[in-house]
Amino acid sequence: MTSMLRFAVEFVPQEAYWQTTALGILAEKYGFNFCWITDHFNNRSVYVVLSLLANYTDEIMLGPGVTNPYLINPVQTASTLMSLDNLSGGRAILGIGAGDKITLNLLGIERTKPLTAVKESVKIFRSIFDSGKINGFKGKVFTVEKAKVAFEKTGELPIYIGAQGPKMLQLAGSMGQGVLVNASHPVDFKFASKQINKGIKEANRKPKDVDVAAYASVSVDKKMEKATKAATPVVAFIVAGSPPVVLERHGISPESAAPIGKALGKGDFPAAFGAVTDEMLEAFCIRGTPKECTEKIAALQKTGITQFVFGSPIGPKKRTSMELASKEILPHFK
Ligand code: F42
Repeated sequence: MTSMLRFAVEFVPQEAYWQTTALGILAEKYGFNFCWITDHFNNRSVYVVLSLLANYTDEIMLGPGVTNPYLINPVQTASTLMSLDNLSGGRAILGIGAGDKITLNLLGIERTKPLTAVKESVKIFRSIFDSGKINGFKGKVFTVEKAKVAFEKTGELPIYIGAQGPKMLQLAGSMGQGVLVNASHPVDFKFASKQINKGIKEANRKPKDVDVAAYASVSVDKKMEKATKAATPVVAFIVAGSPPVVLERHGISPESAAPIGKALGKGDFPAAFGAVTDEMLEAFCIRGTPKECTEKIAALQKTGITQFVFGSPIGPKKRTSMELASKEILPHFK
């Protein structure tokens, strides 16, 4: 039996504010339930963008997907999310993860005990969201002597954990209201489901307590070639950033992946994108016509996902691809 599927979009806040805002307004109009905004210091501020979206939309759920506990203290993140929740009339959602190692290293930030840091953050968030305060918290990464916020949240403020590794997936199953799994292929979700369910069982929870989201790389177009062209750069970066165990899971040899990382490192994008193979595209994105994408999303649904995120690039033109998805993909899952 397959469970109900809800849909989301992911935007990387690189464009002008009005453009991301316009895309968010359209996402709501096209029937998407969630809008996740990525968080990297080199892009526009995730919270400035989310505030604008909160102002110009009415129904869509909004949140950082995902922020991390190293750049901003979790108490400050809790207060910020509660503010967004107030501003949006109870539509805030919080995505938290370990953070991108490479960008954090650029700032001299060591990702110390990432699993513990995320776990402690979730405890801090939940306490502040539910009681407005946290006192005498002594973790291994975070200590909060005394923190009290002077206002209350408006909605539920569910916490989603961005997870790929086995322990982080288990943690999401045991503590998260949701999990954002950065993957696009059923093979990855079979692996992820096992770990998430382990966490659910250990915490005496039920599968329905955890919204399992496929945070997928998607490229929809009426023409396969156009969809593939838009997906190729994103897949090149995914391959270069994937640990050997993930490449292995898809039968991709380290020898075929290495030149992509090397070329990207040198800024030689044509060489990097030219080295992306069909099997890499199959493994790391969902691309093609609405019909082809629908079949692939349906296959993911069979692995137990309950949310599907149209992540970067979405398509050659985001607006057109969202409209195509709304008319020709979403209705199949109603
Ligand atoms: N990162 C960003 O910086 N910005 C984003 O916008 C963003 C979006 C995003 C969306 C979905 C998603 O799934 C991930 C996303 N990420 C984003 C990446 C995210 O921040 C993480 O980098 C990514 O999810 C990788 O996390 P991971 O689940 O693979 O966990 C890593 C840290 C890991 O090593 N996990 C291990 C595991 O098995 O799960 C656990 C490691 C462990 O046990 N550590 C011990 C501990 O206490 O932490 C310490 C061990 C020791 O001895 O030191």
